[in-house]
Amino acid sequence: MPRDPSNDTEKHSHMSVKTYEGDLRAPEGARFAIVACRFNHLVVDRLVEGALDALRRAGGVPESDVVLTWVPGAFELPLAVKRLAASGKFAAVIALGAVIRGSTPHFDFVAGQAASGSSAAMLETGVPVAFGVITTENIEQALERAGTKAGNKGFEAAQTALEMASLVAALGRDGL
Ligand code: INI
Repeated sequence: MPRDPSNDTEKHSHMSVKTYEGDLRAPEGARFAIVACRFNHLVVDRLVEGALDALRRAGGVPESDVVLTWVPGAFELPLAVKRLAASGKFAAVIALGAVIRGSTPHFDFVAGQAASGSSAAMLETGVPVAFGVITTENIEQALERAGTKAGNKGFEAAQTALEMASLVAALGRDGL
């Protein structure tokens, strides 16, 4: 059998180092907010399904602990993300959208503002924000990333939200 370097014990033998790492189970009672764009809703609806699936099946989060907010397009994501994050009511916020170059001359502005605004909201509030916005050249590539041949970016973003919520909870238990 070929050697798998990721199994090297040296690499993981930090037994004496206090280590923090989140897992995919939601912290007890944690609530999650999804913010989704109506623009390119054919794609975004599938991202929402993927995110709900990850929260339910990986995180064990009941739908009653999830809030779904719709905004017109990716440019509007940061305002809703920031407001929900700042409310203090959610363990993480998941931003979902699809920005497709072929359909907009201002692709770079819309995609860039969605990313930097969501990142700013995360850093200003200390609440994890998962960025599940697909940026592609065309609709085919977007659909591939929304539950067909290249996975589901919404599912992946929700997994990231779960992991970061778990990490933040673990750090908080130690007063960090
Ligand atoms: N919004 C998107 O979410 N995806 C896009 O691909 C897109 N295109 O193609 O323009 C888009 N534009 C709308 C934008 O997000 C704002 O809603 C609009 O500029 C009004 O502020």
